Amino acid sequence: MKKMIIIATYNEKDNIANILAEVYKNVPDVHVLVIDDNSPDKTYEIVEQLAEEKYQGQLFLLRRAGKLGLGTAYVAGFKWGLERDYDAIGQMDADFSHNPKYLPQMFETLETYDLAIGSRYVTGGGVVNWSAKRKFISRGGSLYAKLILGIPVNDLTGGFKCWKREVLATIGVDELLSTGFCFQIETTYKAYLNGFKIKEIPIIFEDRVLGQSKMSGGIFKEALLMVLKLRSQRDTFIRVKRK
Ligand SMILES: Nc1nc2c(ncn2[C@@H]2O[C@H](COP(=O)(O)OP(=O)(O)O)[C@@H](O)[C@H]2O)c(=O)[nH]1
Ligand SMILES: [Mg+2]
Repeated sequence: MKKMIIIATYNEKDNIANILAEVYKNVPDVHVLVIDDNSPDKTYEIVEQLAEEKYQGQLFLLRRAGKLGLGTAYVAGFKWGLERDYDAIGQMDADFSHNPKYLPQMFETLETYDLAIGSRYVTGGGVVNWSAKRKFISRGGSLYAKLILGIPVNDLTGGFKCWKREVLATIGVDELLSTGFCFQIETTYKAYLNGFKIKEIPIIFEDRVLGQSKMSGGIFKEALLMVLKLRSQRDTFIRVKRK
């Protein structure tokens, strides 16, 4: 199984070298695509240098013109992966909230499932160092989406996932409705609606130690409405009749 991971970065100069080292330590043969939105702190320069000097042929950089958002970064990464011969495509944050030690298990899961989700909300999973408010928003958001969409997945808002290429090819990453917070919900929902098998792997999610979160308020209200919109368009998302 040829594997790659997409890491989106915006001002992650303090994290990027360390997270890459941990990723390759855990999955030595993996390819990594970093999508950097022209970070003011020049994260991309560190990636360029590592790609040339340390991880030749295994590390790639897609540098975009400016901050275009996490959802569109992943879409660009999915397309990059689909255009190449990867069988498994992962996505994770650069800030160590998504611990690379879970990657081997997540990729192994793709031998029997189509989508592996690093999940905070199954037995054995959890969150540390988050404020009560942030916990409530995340847990509540996942629960709300789960109930409205009627899907048996507990962590719908997390961004630590590994996909079989077939899933991404089927759901149509070019036609996603959401770019913000809901992006994670929408992709998992569409995988589910198309009959793909989803497995949640328990992870302990730790809040970032270095750098700053780009999460902002206002996103939440938009997400509540987007979930309703996704539900109302449910039938149009079904692309395949699976055996
Ligand atoms: N390329 C790109 N990466 C982003 C953007 N916004 C956030 N990120 C990255 O996405 C990941 C998650 O963002 P973060 O700020 O940690 O959000 P939080 O975990 O929800 O607080 C991190 O690796 C960020 O550097 C963006 O607009 N473009
Ligand atoms: Mg984070």
